[in-house]
Amino acid sequence: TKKKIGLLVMAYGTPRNKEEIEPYYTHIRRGRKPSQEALDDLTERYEAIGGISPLAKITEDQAYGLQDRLNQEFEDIEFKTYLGLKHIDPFIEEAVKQMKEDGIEEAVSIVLAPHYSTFSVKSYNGRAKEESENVSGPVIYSVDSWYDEPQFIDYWVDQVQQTMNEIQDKDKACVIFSAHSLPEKIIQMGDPYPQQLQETADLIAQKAGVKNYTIGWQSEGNTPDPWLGPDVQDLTRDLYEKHGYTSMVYCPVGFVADHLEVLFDNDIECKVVTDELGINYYRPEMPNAKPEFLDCLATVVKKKLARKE
Ligand code: FEC
Repeated sequence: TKKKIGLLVMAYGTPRNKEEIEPYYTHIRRGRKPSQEALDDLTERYEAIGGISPLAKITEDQAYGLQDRLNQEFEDIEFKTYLGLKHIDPFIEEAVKQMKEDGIEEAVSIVLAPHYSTFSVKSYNGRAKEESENVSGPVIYSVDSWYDEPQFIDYWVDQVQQTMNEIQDKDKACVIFSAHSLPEKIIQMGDPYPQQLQETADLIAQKAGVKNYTIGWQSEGNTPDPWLGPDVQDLTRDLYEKHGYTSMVYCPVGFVADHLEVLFDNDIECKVVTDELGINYYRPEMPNAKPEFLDCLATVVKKKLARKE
């Protein structure tokens, strides 16, 4: 019989309907209910991208697509995906319990976000391992990051090159590589997150032959503490003023799917700025569940499995 390996695929999560927006938002705020104003604001942002986020379906397609992709390749192993979400059910803990119930003894965990931060990946992996200890669940080999995986870089190289081919005056185009902002205090904590985004940007730009590029931060939270900057909107204005770019290419490489942070924060908010400046807005396609991206995730999982640590 085949050896069974659990694939704990973890992701942010998103409300599946309007009613779920409030509990979801409350969970993000660590149990504190949002004000009516904040809730209305978030609901309006979901409405602006079509009512609800396409993220739920994309995450499932990624998670089960990865499982199928791996099962096609291995004859002696059966991979089984367990989806574990950060802010909505099925929560990470439920996925770990389910693995235990199904008799899974070994699992690989991967977060659907390329860059490591104590605020993001560390907390996903920490929750998984803690629950597994609580229920005497499987041994979990956790992937920490995959921001420099060659297939990930190549995905974006391809996208950037395709976009650049549409642009006439390439010397006047600038690529902005971005990720979700985090509180600035992560820098004092020695968090590798900003450095990893810079490396992703350098690797893509070099291979794609892009001359003008920079990194920026987006989607920062609504809290009093300072967040990593520059914000992509401010950055757009700055770059325009300093260099007179006529095309901006937004590559939100810190994310892997079409969701609110891309469809609203980039496609609506950044586009407001480029429209105001009278310059061109480009945003290459996100990886979603494209075969080449599932291949990339499969490679990352295989590497982890080969090392088992
Ligand atoms: O539904 C969707 O389509 C969008 C889902 C979504 C993704 C996402 C990714 C990340 N977040 C990260 C950190 C924070 C921090 C705060 C925060 C707040 C929100 C809110 C919504 C939201 N996030 Fe999110 N994020 C998504 C959705 N995020 C909604 C609350 C309203 C708002 O501020 O817009 C601030 C929490 C606080 O107030 O204390 C911090 C990070 C990522 C990327 C890594 C990952 O995917 O885990 C980091 C997708």
